[in-house]
Amino acid sequence: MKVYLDNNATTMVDPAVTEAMIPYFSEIYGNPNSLHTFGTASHPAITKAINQMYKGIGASDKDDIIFTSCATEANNWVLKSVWIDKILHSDKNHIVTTEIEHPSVLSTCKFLEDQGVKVTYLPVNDQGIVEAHTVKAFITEKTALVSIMWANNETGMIFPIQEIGEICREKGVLFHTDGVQAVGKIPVNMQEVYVDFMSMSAHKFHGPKGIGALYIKNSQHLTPLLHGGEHMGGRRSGTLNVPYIVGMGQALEMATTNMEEKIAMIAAKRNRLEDALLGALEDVMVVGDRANRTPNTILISIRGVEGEGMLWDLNNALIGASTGSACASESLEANTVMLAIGADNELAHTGIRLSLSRFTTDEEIDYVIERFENAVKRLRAISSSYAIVQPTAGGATLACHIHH
Ligand code: C6P
Repeated sequence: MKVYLDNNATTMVDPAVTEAMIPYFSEIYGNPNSLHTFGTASHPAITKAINQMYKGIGASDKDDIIFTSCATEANNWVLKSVWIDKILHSDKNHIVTTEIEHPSVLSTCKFLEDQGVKVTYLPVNDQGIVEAHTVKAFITEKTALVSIMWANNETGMIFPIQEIGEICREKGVLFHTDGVQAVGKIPVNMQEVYVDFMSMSAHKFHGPKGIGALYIKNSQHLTPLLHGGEHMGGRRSGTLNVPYIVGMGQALEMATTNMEEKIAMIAAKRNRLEDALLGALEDVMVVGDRANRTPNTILISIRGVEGEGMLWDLNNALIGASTGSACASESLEANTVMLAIGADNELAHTGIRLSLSRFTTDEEIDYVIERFENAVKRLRAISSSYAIVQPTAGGATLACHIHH
């Protein structure tokens, strides 16, 4: 059996999404900006996709949703353009973010620091989130932007976006959230939160790779990252990627239709897997309370077992998992989110991220439970470090579910 449990890295394109996209490659392929009917033939599909996006995130018709090439672009766009619009020519020079954002936010913040911007990287609590009062404490008169993810890609922990948004509104500070791991996974309704900008990515909810979007509240001004033709009202130039736009809209509609049922179904499988692993294995822990986690995610740490060794064993059993975010997986460094939560260096090398999707089956979960336990037993039997750390394992530092 082959089991894919790396859905926070990317998901399978739903076959119905592929089907919706296909006509826009070789049948209806005109440039949507052309005046002839080859071009205008794609307009109804683009309009449909935009409407699916608005509905999927509960945006109002005053808001803008602009398609980008990926969420990395959307994150870069917001941070760099707020710098241009609100920092370069004003006395504001401060951005607040967290220590555990995706690299597309953190690296852009580092770039902005090189340009003279002051950036505060907020620490997370033992649950791996930043509380709203912490955000409040660090906003100053100089703060132009707060950028905090909706849900973390490694732990699945959900941040208090509504409360953080209220604080930003009170303080008159722009608020951007990286919604990549929330949109399509948990209910997201832009009418219920005060968020100026939200980044999204289609390939996290069974859409195609290479397309993302930026939500812009009240269509407010944001200097374009890409200048060129007047595509998307001049907000983001480049010929519209019609098949991918169609795919993203379709995928979001499918992810958000009967969403509560989908969430319950995925969470039931995730919980069964988590309970089985915690019940069967000693000295393992899962980061963060389940009640505040995306329904598909487990970041499990196994004392004495290097994450890479575990991945190797799982891969030999045809199970795809990860040690953390896909973009950091080649570095063999400790899991930065676990370090931020307070894990020691040894423990932070033992994290394994298991992320399910609506396509994960009960049979697959049974198979993973069996193979995971076997792999841990095998690796511990040959691990010199497990024997050494075992006596102190009871003192593991993470305030999570620790089972001995
Ligand atoms: N995280 C992971 O394994 P793109 O691919 O550019 O559309 O999305 C980037 C991105 C931005 N924000 C968050 C919170 C993300 O999780 C990701 C992608 C993958 O966790 C690949 S590094």
